[in-house]
Parts: sequence; C-alpha cells; structure tokens
Amino acid sequence: MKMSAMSEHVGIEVSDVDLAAMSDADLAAIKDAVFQHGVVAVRDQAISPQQHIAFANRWGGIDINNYFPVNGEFAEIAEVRKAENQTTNIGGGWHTDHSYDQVPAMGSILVARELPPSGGDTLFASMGAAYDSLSDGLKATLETLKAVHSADHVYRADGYYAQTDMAADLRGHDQVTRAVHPVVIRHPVTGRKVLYVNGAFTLHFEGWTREESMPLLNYLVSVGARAEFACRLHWQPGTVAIWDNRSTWHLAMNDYHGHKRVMHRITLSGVPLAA
Ligand SMILES: O=C(O)CCC(=O)C(=O)O
Ligand SMILES: [Fe+2]
Repeated sequence: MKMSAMSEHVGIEVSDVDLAAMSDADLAAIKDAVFQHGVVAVRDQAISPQQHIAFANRWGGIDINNYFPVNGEFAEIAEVRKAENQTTNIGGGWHTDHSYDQVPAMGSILVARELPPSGGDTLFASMGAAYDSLSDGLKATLETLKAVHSADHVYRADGYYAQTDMAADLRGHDQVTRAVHPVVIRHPVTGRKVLYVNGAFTLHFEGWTREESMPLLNYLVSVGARAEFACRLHWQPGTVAIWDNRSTWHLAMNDYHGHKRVMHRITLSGVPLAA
C-alpha cells in the first residue's frame, strides 16, 4: 500500500491496495490516515455494492441518509447523482454531512460509479487547520459557544432543493432535525480541536439570534473556505474517498453540465461530540 499527501493540511492518496480484501493492518493504517488527515482517496478499486457495504461495516455502524435517493437494491447505499439535463448538484456548497443529527455521522465512503469526461471534482477542507489559524482571542470566545444545526431549510417542502431541478430526486421533506453541538469540538479520536460549524446546516449560536449570529458565522465560513486549507480530489474510474465529517468540510464541484455523474455513498455512524 502506498500513501502520499494531497496538500499541506488535508488528504492522503492511497494506491496499491484492494479495499475488498484488506488486511486488518492496512485497514488500521487507512483509518489512522482518515483521522489524522481528514480524507483518503483510494485509487483503482473494483468494488461491488456488496463489497462497499462489507467494507463500511468494518468501520462500525452505517447511518441511512433520509434525503438522498436510495439505491434500488441496497438500502445502505445513497445515490449522489446528477443527470445530463439537471443543473443542480448535491453538496455543491461547503458543508459536512449530517451535522444536524444529535450524533453526527463519523464519515462517509463515496465510490465513483459514473464520471463526467471532465470536472466533477470534490474539494475537502481541514477544520483543524481553519481553527488553528484563528487568533487566541477568537478561539477563546468560540470555545464558550454552542451552535444549533438543522437540515430542515435545505430539504423540506419549502426548502432550498425544492426550488431546484433536484427536487423530484430527494426524499424526507417531513423530517425535522435539530442538534446543538459545541462550536469547537475535540476530535473524538485524535483530540485535536476543530471548528464544527458549517454554512449549510448551522443556523445560529445557542442563545444568540440568527441576526446576531450571521456576521460571525459568515466570517468562520469564509475562513474554512480558504483555499490553503483545502485539497482537490480529481475522481478517476475506481476512486473511492473516505472522509471524516468531524474534521473536514467538502464541496462537490458543479462544472460538468450536460453530463451524468453517479456516486454511491455509505454514511458511517459516529459518536456524540464534545468540547
Ligand atoms: O458528489 C460529491 O463529490 C460529494 C457529494 C456530497 O456532498 C456527499 O456525498 O456527501
Ligand atoms: Fe456531503
């Protein structure tokens, strides 16, 4: 198994390994790379949906996404897809998956199934690096705060996606989600302090109004989105990405209009988050 860094702060590219027949030692090394570096991109995999599920089960439990279209055959697999004639994509703004859950997902395993001829890359950003870059004064303030997260404004019947050409693909319009998490969490495995707010699902700081919260939230979102904290994954046939939703954000580029892109996602269960 070979590993190389994708950028200064986030991302490890892995080759010469078979996820479907992986030794416990190699799996331990991959897990360590995901926890330390946020995302691992494994190249050249021939992984069936059954093998995708079996590999995910070696990480712990699987969380079912309530919104994305499910693969007809396998309830554990959500499809992240955009058709030739659609203009909206899934995950096109910086976010982390499932921060609106009381116990947010640990991570996601995304398998490239059908790729456009060019474009469709995914960006990942390190929220440990974003946190480290802040002043001691702002860090100290943020460590006293909690934030309220929800997905309702994104997925419900009058939400963001309902007004787009992705509306018919998505489910779960009646789901009600709300979770409160510390703004700075200790990563459950590494203990590193990471910034745990995101532009998609964080509504406001607990005890603050939305209006009061937005200037600081927008500032934090602008810091997290700085290019120097990010890496860019160019998918190839056979690429599988495994990321940590606590320590990273991601953004799916929407730059392949007129072409189809289909990805299979399994979401991995996490643990409660603490300051
Ligand atoms: O399509 C992608 O590259 C990522 C989409 C996304 O946000 C996700 O699967 O969680
Ligand atoms: Fe996502």
